[in-house]
Amino acid sequence: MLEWLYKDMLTFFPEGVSTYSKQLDDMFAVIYWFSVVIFFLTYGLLIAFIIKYRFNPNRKGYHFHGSNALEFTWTLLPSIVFILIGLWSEDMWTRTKSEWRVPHPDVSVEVMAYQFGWNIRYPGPDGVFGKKDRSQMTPSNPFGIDKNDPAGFDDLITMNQIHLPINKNVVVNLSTMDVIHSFFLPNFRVKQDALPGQWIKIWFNGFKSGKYELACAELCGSGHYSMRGEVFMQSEVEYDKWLDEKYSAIKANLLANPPALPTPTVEEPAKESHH
Ligand SMILES: [Cu+2]
Repeated sequence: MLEWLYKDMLTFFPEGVSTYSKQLDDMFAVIYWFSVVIFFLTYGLLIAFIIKYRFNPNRKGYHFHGSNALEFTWTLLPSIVFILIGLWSEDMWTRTKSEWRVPHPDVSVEVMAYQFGWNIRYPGPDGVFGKKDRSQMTPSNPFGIDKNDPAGFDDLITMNQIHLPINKNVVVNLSTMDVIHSFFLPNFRVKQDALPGQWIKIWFNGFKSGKYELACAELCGSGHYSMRGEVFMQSEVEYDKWLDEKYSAIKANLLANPPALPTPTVEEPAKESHH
């Protein structure tokens, strides 16, 4: 009905598949419908007044110095509405977006964005991420995994494809090698800027298996349009199977080509500095 005049844009959302997508959508819907009503009200009045008070040679103009009551009303009313929306959404917002409310992770991955793609890092068979050292960052070692930390020898890195289990708290530690990118999972209602030199934690818990889009939502250069990835949400069994395959390949490779053991460094006595 009246589709030519008005299209409900809430239907533009892709299917929500994270535990908090419904609540965020509901919050969005309330604010959205509020805006729709205000929009038609104000523009309806505007058009009505334009027609009603159009030029009329028989009508005499008069001065109007304003009305305090009216001005207070249109200042206070929106302020109250905004404050109420702020208070109402605060808990939901911090629960889904704030780093200090990220739940305990069942699965942790690191994501390093670059022009133009995504590196994804898993901790490897030992379950421990090797230390990071920014000075060792290169295109072939995008995370700057410290070559002297044995915990990093077995870390798994994939490109543009993330495998994750459903019904688990997934925590993504996000950064970028170059410019600002944005890690966008539309189906999960997750969108977070990646900033160079900074690690930002985000989380979600997906309940539906399937293949979903990962997009960069920050115009980051000429190849921005191609900066897409895929998220495979799998049952725990399937996910473990995928991880086992990857990890046994890593183990076999480590056995065949044992990495050079880090040479122990002799600690120099700390020099006193005078600043
Ligand atoms: Cu990008």
